[in-house]
Amino acid sequence: MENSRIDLPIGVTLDRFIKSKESEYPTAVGAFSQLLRDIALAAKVVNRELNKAGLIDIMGSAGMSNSGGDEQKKLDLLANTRFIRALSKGGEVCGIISEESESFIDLENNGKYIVAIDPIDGSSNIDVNVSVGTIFSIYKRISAINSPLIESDFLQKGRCQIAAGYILYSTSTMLVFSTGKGVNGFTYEQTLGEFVLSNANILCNETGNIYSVNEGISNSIIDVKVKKYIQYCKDKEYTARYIGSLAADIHRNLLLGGIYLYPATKKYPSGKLRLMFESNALAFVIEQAGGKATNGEINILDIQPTSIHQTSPLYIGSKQMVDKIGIE
Ligand code: P6P
Repeated sequence: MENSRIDLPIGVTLDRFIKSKESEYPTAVGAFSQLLRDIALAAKVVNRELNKAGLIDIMGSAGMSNSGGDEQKKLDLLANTRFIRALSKGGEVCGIISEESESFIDLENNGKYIVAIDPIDGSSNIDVNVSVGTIFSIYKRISAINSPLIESDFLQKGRCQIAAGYILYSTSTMLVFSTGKGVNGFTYEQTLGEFVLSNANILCNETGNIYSVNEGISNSIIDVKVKKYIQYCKDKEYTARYIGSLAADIHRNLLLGGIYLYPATKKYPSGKLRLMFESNALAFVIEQAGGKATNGEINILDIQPTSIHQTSPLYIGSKQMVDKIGIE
Protein backbone atom coordinates (compact mmCIF):
# COMPACT_ATOMS: atom_id res chain seq x y z
CA MET A 1 0.00 0.00 0.00
CA GLU A 2 1.57 3.23 -1.15
CA ASN A 3 1.09 6.31 1.00
CA SER A 4 1.68 9.58 -0.75
CA ARG A 5 4.11 11.54 1.42
CA ILE A 6 2.21 14.33 3.12
CA ASP A 7 4.28 17.47 2.57
CA LEU A 8 1.68 19.69 4.22
CA PRO A 9 1.78 20.75 7.87
CA ILE A 10 -0.85 19.80 10.43
CA GLY A 11 -3.40 22.63 10.47
CA VAL A 12 -3.51 23.15 6.71
CA THR A 13 -7.08 23.61 5.47
CA LEU A 14 -8.91 20.95 3.49
CA ASP A 15 -9.08 23.32 0.54
CA ARG A 16 -5.30 23.79 0.49
CA PHE A 17 -4.81 20.04 0.91
CA ILE A 18 -7.12 19.26 -2.02
CA LYS A 19 -5.44 21.84 -4.25
CA SER A 20 -2.01 20.40 -3.42
CA LYS A 21 -3.22 16.92 -4.42
CA GLU A 22 -4.89 17.97 -7.67
CA SER A 23 -1.64 17.32 -9.51
CA GLU A 24 -2.07 13.63 -8.63
CA TYR A 25 -5.28 13.61 -10.69
CA PRO A 26 -4.36 15.45 -13.90
CA THR A 27 -7.55 14.28 -15.54
CA ALA A 28 -9.64 15.63 -12.69
CA VAL A 29 -9.34 19.27 -13.88
CA GLY A 30 -10.74 20.39 -10.56
CA ALA A 31 -14.02 18.47 -10.84
CA PHE A 32 -12.98 15.90 -8.26
CA SER A 33 -11.69 18.61 -5.95
CA GLN A 34 -14.99 20.44 -6.23
CA LEU A 35 -16.84 17.23 -5.34
CA LEU A 36 -14.81 16.83 -2.15
CA ARG A 37 -15.56 20.46 -1.28
CA ASP A 38 -19.29 19.86 -1.85
CA ILE A 39 -19.22 16.93 0.59
CA ALA A 40 -17.36 19.04 3.17
CA LEU A 41 -19.89 21.86 2.76
CA ALA A 42 -22.84 19.54 3.38
CA ALA A 43 -21.01 18.08 6.39
CA LYS A 44 -20.68 21.58 7.88
CA VAL A 45 -24.42 22.17 7.45
CA VAL A 46 -25.35 18.80 8.98
CA ASN A 47 -22.88 19.40 11.80
CA ARG A 48 -24.59 22.71 12.58
CA GLU A 49 -28.00 21.02 12.74
CA LEU A 50 -26.71 18.14 14.86
CA ASN A 51 -25.17 20.58 17.32
CA LYS A 52 -28.56 22.15 18.05
CA ALA A 53 -30.65 18.98 17.69
CA GLY A 54 -31.84 19.19 21.26
CA LEU A 55 -33.05 22.77 20.83
CA ILE A 56 -35.12 22.63 17.66
CA ASP A 57 -37.68 20.12 16.51
CA ILE A 58 -35.41 17.86 14.44
CA MET A 59 -35.04 14.96 16.85
CA GLY A 60 -37.13 11.86 17.03
CA SER A 61 -38.81 9.70 14.42
CA ALA A 62 -39.88 10.95 11.02
CA GLY A 63 -42.66 8.38 11.18
CA MET A 64 -41.32 6.39 8.22
CA SER A 65 -38.92 3.51 7.55
CA ASN A 66 -36.20 3.19 4.91
CA SER A 67 -35.95 0.28 2.48
CA GLY A 68 -33.91 -1.63 5.04
CA GLY A 69 -36.80 -1.37 7.48
CA ASP A 70 -34.92 1.00 9.78
CA GLU A 71 -37.03 3.70 11.42
CA GLN A 72 -36.09 7.04 9.80
CA LYS A 73 -35.24 9.86 12.17
CA LYS A 74 -36.00 13.46 11.22
CA LEU A 75 -32.24 14.08 10.98
CA ASP A 76 -31.81 11.13 8.61
CA LEU A 77 -34.11 12.87 6.14
CA LEU A 78 -32.69 16.33 6.78
CA ALA A 79 -29.11 15.15 6.23
CA ASN A 80 -30.19 13.23 3.12
CA THR A 81 -31.66 16.43 1.69
CA ARG A 82 -28.56 18.47 2.59
CA PHE A 83 -26.11 16.10 0.90
CA ILE A 84 -28.26 15.60 -2.20
CA ARG A 85 -28.72 19.38 -2.52
CA ALA A 86 -25.00 20.14 -2.08
CA LEU A 87 -23.95 17.48 -4.60
CA SER A 88 -26.65 18.54 -7.05
CA LYS A 89 -25.65 22.22 -6.89
CA GLY A 90 -21.97 21.31 -7.17
CA GLY A 91 -22.66 19.81 -10.59
CA GLU A 92 -19.85 17.21 -10.52
CA VAL A 93 -22.11 14.29 -9.52
CA CYS A 94 -24.57 12.79 -12.02
CA GLY A 95 -26.19 10.25 -9.72
CA ILE A 96 -26.61 9.38 -6.05
CA ILE A 97 -27.67 6.30 -4.12
CA SER A 98 -28.58 6.84 -0.49
CA GLU A 99 -29.51 4.53 2.35
CA GLU A 100 -32.50 6.83 2.85
CA SER A 101 -33.73 6.69 -0.78
CA GLU A 102 -35.36 3.62 -2.36
CA SER A 103 -33.77 3.88 -5.81
CA PHE A 104 -31.00 5.83 -7.48
CA ILE A 105 -31.33 9.60 -7.91
CA ASP A 106 -30.53 10.92 -11.41
CA LEU A 107 -29.31 14.51 -11.02
CA GLU A 108 -29.70 14.93 -14.80
CA ASN A 109 -26.38 16.65 -15.40
CA ASN A 110 -23.15 15.73 -17.16
CA GLY A 111 -21.21 15.08 -13.99
CA LYS A 112 -18.57 12.34 -14.15
CA TYR A 113 -19.09 10.96 -10.64
CA ILE A 114 -21.48 8.72 -8.71
CA VAL A 115 -21.88 9.03 -4.93
CA ALA A 116 -23.16 6.38 -2.51
CA ILE A 117 -24.01 7.77 0.91
CA ASP A 118 -25.39 6.94 4.32
CA PRO A 119 -26.28 10.51 5.36
CA ILE A 120 -26.54 9.75 9.09
CA ASP A 121 -25.33 6.34 10.22
CA GLY A 122 -26.24 5.36 13.76
CA SER A 123 -29.15 7.80 13.87
CA SER A 124 -30.79 5.90 16.74
CA ASN A 125 -28.05 7.53 18.84
CA ILE A 126 -29.05 11.11 17.96
CA ASP A 127 -31.82 11.39 20.55
CA VAL A 128 -29.40 10.34 23.32
CA ASN A 129 -26.54 12.60 22.19
CA VAL A 130 -24.14 9.85 21.12
CA SER A 131 -21.75 10.16 18.12
CA VAL A 132 -23.14 9.58 14.64
CA GLY A 133 -21.51 9.56 11.21
CA THR A 134 -21.92 10.16 7.50
CA ILE A 135 -20.35 7.49 5.28
CA PHE A 136 -19.68 8.12 1.57
CA SER A 137 -18.18 6.51 -1.52
CA ILE A 138 -17.24 8.14 -4.83
CA TYR A 139 -17.22 6.18 -8.11
CA LYS A 140 -16.79 7.19 -11.72
CA ARG A 141 -19.85 6.98 -13.97
CA ILE A 142 -19.62 3.93 -16.29
CA SER A 143 -22.35 4.64 -18.89
CA ALA A 144 -21.87 7.26 -21.62
CA ILE A 145 -22.28 10.85 -20.41
CA ASN A 146 -25.21 11.71 -22.73
CA SER A 147 -27.14 8.50 -22.05
CA PRO A 148 -29.57 7.90 -19.15
CA LEU A 149 -28.05 6.60 -15.91
CA ILE A 150 -28.50 2.86 -15.45
CA GLU A 151 -28.38 0.67 -12.34
CA SER A 152 -24.97 -0.76 -13.26
CA ASP A 153 -23.53 2.75 -12.81
CA PHE A 154 -24.33 2.24 -9.14
CA LEU A 155 -23.64 -1.48 -8.67
CA GLN A 156 -19.87 -1.19 -8.81
CA LYS A 157 -17.46 -3.22 -6.70
CA GLY A 158 -15.87 -1.41 -3.76
CA ARG A 159 -12.55 -1.86 -5.57
CA CYS A 160 -13.84 0.68 -8.17
CA GLN A 161 -14.14 3.50 -5.62
CA ILE A 162 -11.93 6.47 -6.47
CA ALA A 163 -12.45 7.91 -2.98
CA ALA A 164 -14.32 7.13 0.21
CA GLY A 165 -14.57 8.31 3.76
CA TYR A 166 -16.70 9.30 6.69
CA ILE A 167 -17.60 12.36 8.75
CA LEU A 168 -17.72 11.64 12.48
CA TYR A 169 -19.91 14.04 14.48
CA SER A 170 -18.48 13.50 17.98
CA THR A 171 -16.59 15.42 20.68
CA SER A 172 -15.11 17.04 17.61
CA THR A 173 -16.32 16.71 14.04
CA MET A 174 -13.86 14.99 11.72
CA LEU A 175 -13.71 14.26 8.02
CA VAL A 176 -11.56 11.18 7.32
CA PHE A 177 -11.10 10.10 3.71
CA SER A 178 -8.84 8.48 1.17
CA THR A 179 -8.45 9.06 -2.57
CA GLY A 180 -6.42 5.86 -2.91
CA LYS A 181 -3.14 7.36 -1.70
CA GLY A 182 -3.33 6.94 2.06
CA VAL A 183 -5.82 8.16 4.68
CA ASN A 184 -5.97 11.65 6.17
CA GLY A 185 -8.14 13.14 8.91
CA PHE A 186 -9.40 16.72 9.11
CA THR A 187 -10.88 18.26 12.24
CA TYR A 188 -13.61 20.89 11.88
CA GLU A 189 -12.46 24.19 13.39
CA GLN A 190 -15.79 25.77 14.29
CA THR A 191 -14.49 29.35 14.66
CA LEU A 192 -12.88 29.22 11.19
CA GLY A 193 -15.65 27.15 9.63
CA GLU A 194 -12.89 25.02 8.07
CA PHE A 195 -11.78 21.40 8.15
CA VAL A 196 -8.05 21.44 8.95
CA LEU A 197 -5.54 18.59 8.67
CA SER A 198 -5.18 16.96 12.10
CA ASN A 199 -4.26 13.31 11.35
CA ALA A 200 -1.87 12.90 8.41
CA ASN A 201 -1.23 9.50 6.83
CA ILE A 202 -3.31 7.47 9.29
CA LEU A 203 -2.09 3.86 9.57
CA CYS A 204 -4.05 1.04 11.24
CA ASN A 205 -1.96 -1.08 13.63
CA GLU A 206 -1.33 -4.61 12.35
CA THR A 207 -3.00 -5.87 15.53
CA GLY A 208 -4.79 -4.57 18.61
CA ASN A 209 -6.74 -5.50 21.72
CA ILE A 210 -10.11 -3.83 21.15
CA TYR A 211 -13.07 -5.76 19.77
CA SER A 212 -16.39 -4.21 18.79
CA VAL A 213 -19.46 -6.43 18.57
CA ASN A 214 -23.00 -6.29 19.90
CA GLU A 215 -22.65 -8.95 22.60
CA GLY A 216 -26.42 -9.04 22.90
CA ILE A 217 -26.68 -10.93 19.59
CA SER A 218 -24.04 -13.53 20.51
CA ASN A 219 -26.58 -16.36 20.76
CA SER A 220 -27.94 -15.68 17.28
CA ILE A 221 -24.58 -15.59 15.48
CA ILE A 222 -24.63 -18.23 12.74
CA ASP A 223 -20.89 -18.82 12.13
CA VAL A 224 -19.29 -20.88 14.91
CA LYS A 225 -15.81 -19.50 14.06
CA VAL A 226 -17.07 -16.00 14.88
CA LYS A 227 -18.45 -17.18 18.22
CA LYS A 228 -15.08 -18.83 18.93
CA TYR A 229 -13.21 -15.65 17.99
CA ILE A 230 -15.34 -13.53 20.34
CA GLN A 231 -14.62 -16.03 23.13
CA TYR A 232 -10.91 -15.79 22.19
CA CYS A 233 -11.08 -12.00 22.66
CA LYS A 234 -12.62 -12.52 26.12
CA ASP A 235 -10.01 -15.14 27.07
CA LYS A 236 -7.30 -12.64 26.08
CA GLU A 237 -9.14 -10.03 28.17
CA TYR A 238 -9.30 -7.64 25.21
CA THR A 239 -11.21 -4.40 25.68
CA ALA A 240 -14.84 -4.53 24.53
CA ARG A 241 -15.96 -1.25 22.97
CA TYR A 242 -19.23 -0.95 21.01
CA ILE A 243 -20.78 2.47 20.43
CA GLY A 244 -23.56 1.34 18.09
CA SER A 245 -22.38 3.94 15.60
CA LEU A 246 -20.25 2.32 12.92
CA ALA A 247 -18.16 5.38 11.98
CA ALA A 248 -17.27 5.95 15.64
CA ASP A 249 -16.27 2.33 16.27
CA ILE A 250 -14.26 2.16 13.04
CA HIS A 251 -12.53 5.49 13.78
CA ARG A 252 -11.37 4.34 17.21
CA ASN A 253 -10.15 0.98 15.87
CA LEU A 254 -8.42 2.76 12.96
CA LEU A 255 -6.45 4.97 15.35
CA LEU A 256 -5.79 2.47 18.15
CA GLY A 257 -5.97 -0.92 16.44
CA GLY A 258 -8.93 -3.25 16.86
CA ILE A 259 -11.66 -5.17 15.08
CA TYR A 260 -15.36 -4.52 14.44
CA LEU A 261 -17.63 -7.47 13.76
CA TYR A 262 -21.20 -7.56 12.51
CA PRO A 263 -21.76 -11.24 11.59
CA ALA A 264 -24.69 -12.94 9.93
CA THR A 265 -27.35 -13.64 12.57
CA LYS A 266 -30.74 -15.33 12.68
CA LYS A 267 -32.34 -11.85 12.43
CA TYR A 268 -29.93 -10.72 9.68
CA PRO A 269 -28.93 -13.93 7.81
CA SER A 270 -27.10 -11.84 5.15
CA GLY A 271 -25.70 -9.43 7.70
CA LYS A 272 -27.18 -6.11 8.79
CA LEU A 273 -24.77 -3.54 7.34
CA ARG A 274 -25.26 -2.15 3.82
CA LEU A 275 -22.54 -3.00 1.33
CA MET A 276 -22.96 0.15 -0.80
CA PHE A 277 -23.55 2.66 2.01
CA GLU A 278 -21.36 1.42 4.88
CA SER A 279 -19.04 -1.52 4.22
CA ASN A 280 -17.51 -0.53 0.87
CA ALA A 281 -16.49 2.96 1.99
CA LEU A 282 -15.04 1.82 5.33
CA ALA A 283 -13.29 -1.16 3.73
CA PHE A 284 -11.63 1.23 1.25
CA VAL A 285 -10.41 3.51 4.06
CA ILE A 286 -9.24 0.70 6.35
CA GLU A 287 -7.37 -1.04 3.51
CA GLN A 288 -5.68 2.24 2.55
CA ALA A 289 -4.53 2.45 6.19
CA GLY A 290 -3.11 -1.09 6.10
CA GLY A 291 -6.09 -2.87 7.66
CA LYS A 292 -8.51 -5.42 6.19
CA ALA A 293 -12.26 -5.95 5.69
CA THR A 294 -14.04 -9.15 4.69
CA ASN A 295 -17.56 -10.54 4.64
CA GLY A 296 -16.20 -13.78 6.07
CA GLU A 297 -15.50 -15.27 2.64
CA ILE A 298 -13.92 -12.59 0.44
CA ASN A 299 -12.56 -9.06 0.72
CA ILE A 300 -15.47 -6.62 0.99
CA LEU A 301 -14.05 -4.61 -1.92
CA ASP A 302 -14.27 -7.62 -4.25
CA ILE A 303 -17.99 -8.28 -3.75
CA GLN A 304 -19.97 -7.71 -6.95
CA PRO A 305 -23.14 -5.90 -5.81
CA THR A 306 -26.45 -7.17 -7.20
CA SER A 307 -28.79 -4.71 -5.52
CA ILE A 308 -28.40 -1.18 -4.19
CA HIS A 309 -29.55 -1.94 -0.64
CA GLN A 310 -27.90 -5.34 -0.21
CA THR A 311 -26.28 -6.18 3.11
CA SER A 312 -23.26 -8.26 4.07
CA PRO A 313 -21.53 -9.52 7.19
CA LEU A 314 -18.59 -7.24 8.06
CA TYR A 315 -15.30 -8.04 9.81
CA ILE A 316 -13.06 -4.98 9.62
CA GLY A 317 -9.97 -3.55 11.32
CA SER A 318 -6.41 -4.60 12.15
CA LYS A 319 -5.29 -7.14 9.55
CA GLN A 320 -3.97 -9.76 11.99
CA MET A 321 -7.22 -9.63 14.01
CA VAL A 322 -9.40 -10.06 10.92
CA ASP A 323 -7.19 -12.94 9.75
CA LYS A 324 -7.37 -14.53 13.22
CA ILE A 325 -11.11 -15.17 12.85
CA GLY A 326 -10.01 -17.63 10.18
CA ILE A 327 -13.25 -17.67 8.27
CA GLU A 328 -12.01 -16.53 4.91
P1 P6P B 1 -27.07 -3.07 16.38
C1 P6P B 1 -26.47 1.65 13.04
O1 P6P B 1 -27.82 1.26 12.84
C2 P6P B 1 -25.61 0.59 12.37
O2 P6P B 1 -25.87 0.58 11.00
C3 P6P B 1 -24.14 0.85 12.67
O3 P6P B 1 -23.85 2.22 12.73
C4 P6P B 1 -23.94 0.17 14.01
O4 P6P B 1 -22.59 -0.27 14.19
C5 P6P B 1 -24.90 -1.01 13.93
O5 P6P B 1 -25.89 -0.69 12.95
C6 P6P B 1 -25.60 -1.23 15.25
O6 P6P B 1 -26.45 -2.36 15.07
O7 P6P B 1 -27.85 -4.24 15.82
O8 P6P B 1 -25.89 -3.52 17.23
O9 P6P B 1 -27.92 -2.03 17.07
